[in-house]
Amino acid sequence: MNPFEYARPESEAEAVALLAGEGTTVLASGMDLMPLLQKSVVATSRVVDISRVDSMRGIDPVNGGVTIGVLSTLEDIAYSPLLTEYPSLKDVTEGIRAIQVQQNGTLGGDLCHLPNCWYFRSGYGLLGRDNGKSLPEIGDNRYHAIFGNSGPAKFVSASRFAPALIAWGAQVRITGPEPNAEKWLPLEQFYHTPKTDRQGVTVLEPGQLLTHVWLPPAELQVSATYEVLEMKGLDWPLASAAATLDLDDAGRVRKATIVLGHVAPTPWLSLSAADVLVGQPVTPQLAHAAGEAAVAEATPLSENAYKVRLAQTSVKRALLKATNQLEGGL
Ligand SMILES: Cc1cc2nc3c(=O)[nH]c(=O)nc-3n(C[C@H](O)C(O)[C@H](O)COP(=O)(O)OP(=O)(O)OC[C@H]3O[C@@H](n4cnc5c(N)ncnc54)[C@H](O)[C@@H]3O)c2cc1C
Repeated sequence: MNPFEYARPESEAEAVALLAGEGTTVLASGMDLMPLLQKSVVATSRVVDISRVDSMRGIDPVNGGVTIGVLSTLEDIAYSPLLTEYPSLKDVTEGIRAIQVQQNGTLGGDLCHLPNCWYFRSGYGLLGRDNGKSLPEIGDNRYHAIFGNSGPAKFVSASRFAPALIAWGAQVRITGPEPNAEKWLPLEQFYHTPKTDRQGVTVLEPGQLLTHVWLPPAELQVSATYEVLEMKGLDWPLASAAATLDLDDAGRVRKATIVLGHVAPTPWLSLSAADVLVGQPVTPQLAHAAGEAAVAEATPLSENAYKVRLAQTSVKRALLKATNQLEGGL
């Protein structure tokens, strides 16, 4: 491990001041960051531990919706009575079955999680390059992207909550780089596909920090997340889909937002799946057609065509789950 400074601020302004300059890193509960620092996959001059910044905790009703501080743990999200109207979030926490992760992992750590790409984690950088060659292109790419992979980035976005939150139209609050600067933006605009190893996976710039997520009012919309996991224990999804649906009194879809996870370098919004649904009641046949539409433009790599089918099935099952029609064996 390379040496670095350690700082533990108690306010957002203090955290932002400590994050100024290149090469600083935010530490939340450290479940992912610590191993990356130990293996020198992430090099940093200063680790800024935000765990004592109390303004970034808590789940509160705000403007008819709900604000979630990014230090909320996965368990806080699972048990909050304010989030019962957003069942697609609970679906995510139920998929993360390790108690240690549920009690310690933070929402911010999930949303800003670095890719699980094995080339990145073996020290070849975000783009997985060795002597100018793309290792995901010439090597084992079974867990890599099937969308948005025409550029140099082939990894998949690691966040498990982002698809569900984006499907709800969530906004995120960013503070910095000036001590009291703040801005809100839609979560889908928070993600970024890097073109070089020096760029990150989010739009955060040096000195900036993610502090809160705001969910709009649920307004009786229905939602679900469906994740395809290889193992039932601690595991990352091979593909996932989150759906939020606004239904009329006859059960016809007025508005649909479908977001796929773990299939592209960013969470992947599928407008074509939503188009298939609008104006009709969700049936198994329609859910199947929406799944097909969602993957029609997929561009799998040499060893991950199987993920196309998984993504398609995730969309279908998320839709059926949101409308209480999911049964075994679908
Ligand atoms: C051995 C092990 C295996 C795991 N396996 C799984 C698994 O299979 N599936 C799963 O879902 N989870 C898994 N996890 C948990 C995983 O690390 C998390 O999903 C967890 O939510 C990360 O939260 P954290 O608070 O620990 O993040 P940290 O490790 O502290 O941070 C993660 C990243 O986010 C950045 N960051 C954190 N907060 C902010 C912020 N507010 N603003 C800007 N950047 C920020 C950090 O700089 C870092 O790059 C595993 C953890 C361990 C230790």
